[in-house]
Amino acid sequence: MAIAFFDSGIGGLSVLQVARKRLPQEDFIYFADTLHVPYGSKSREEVKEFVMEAAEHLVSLGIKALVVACNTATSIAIKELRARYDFPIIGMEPAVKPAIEKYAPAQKRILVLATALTLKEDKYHQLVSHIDHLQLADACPMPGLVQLAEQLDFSEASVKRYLQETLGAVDWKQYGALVLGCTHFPFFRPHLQAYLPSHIEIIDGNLGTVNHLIQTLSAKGQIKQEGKGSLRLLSSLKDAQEAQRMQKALDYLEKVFP
Ligand code: DGN
Repeated sequence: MAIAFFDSGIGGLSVLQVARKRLPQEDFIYFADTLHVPYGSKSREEVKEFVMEAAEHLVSLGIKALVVACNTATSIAIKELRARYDFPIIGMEPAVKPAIEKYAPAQKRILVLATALTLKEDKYHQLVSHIDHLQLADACPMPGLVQLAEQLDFSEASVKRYLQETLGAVDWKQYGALVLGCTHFPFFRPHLQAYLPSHIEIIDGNLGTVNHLIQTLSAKGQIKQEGKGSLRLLSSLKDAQEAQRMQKALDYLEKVFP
């Protein structure tokens, strides 16, 4: 049985890419809810409905685990998904904890980038209030990066213009790290690295999520040990171009993070 990855669009491919490298023998299904992307600007009720519908579809394909490779969908629906299904369901969480643990001792601030909906949800506020005792975490929604990723626009000029518009006023001297709290954002790591002063560390939760997946499946003895892995790219948008678009996004990731 396959491991399913799910996101509103191509963002979750950044998590899948890490997983495929670590688990080369596994069969993966990636499902993008392109029909409803972006989730970040929709209501929680709408997003919950979309996620439950996507999960139902994936379950009908026969899966042994589901990775909700979307911070927004995790914030809104992970509890409900876990209550409904009894296979492992792994979610995303902005990597605020490691960032605060590393930078709070030096009183350095951290900037969390995510969708507006992730930043509005209780799950995010609870996470921050548990660990950010010195109130060092700031947050900024970056809907334009989701849009650029969905358009496969990784051109230096477009991304730099958007980063300048949204982050141009940040006084980076106070900051130690930038947390990528949306799975679309790791696509822009090279642009961010070039744009930010060199002392800023860029942190995402992709490897942590994949490690969690591996631990969970190992504990159940469900890691596939032989054979060649496979990948099916699916989308809620019934468009012949979709698989091609996702493959292009994966090729881009492979080129940038070989
Ligand atoms: N990739 C998604 C996330 O991690 O939150 C959300 C993108 C979107 O739909 N706006």
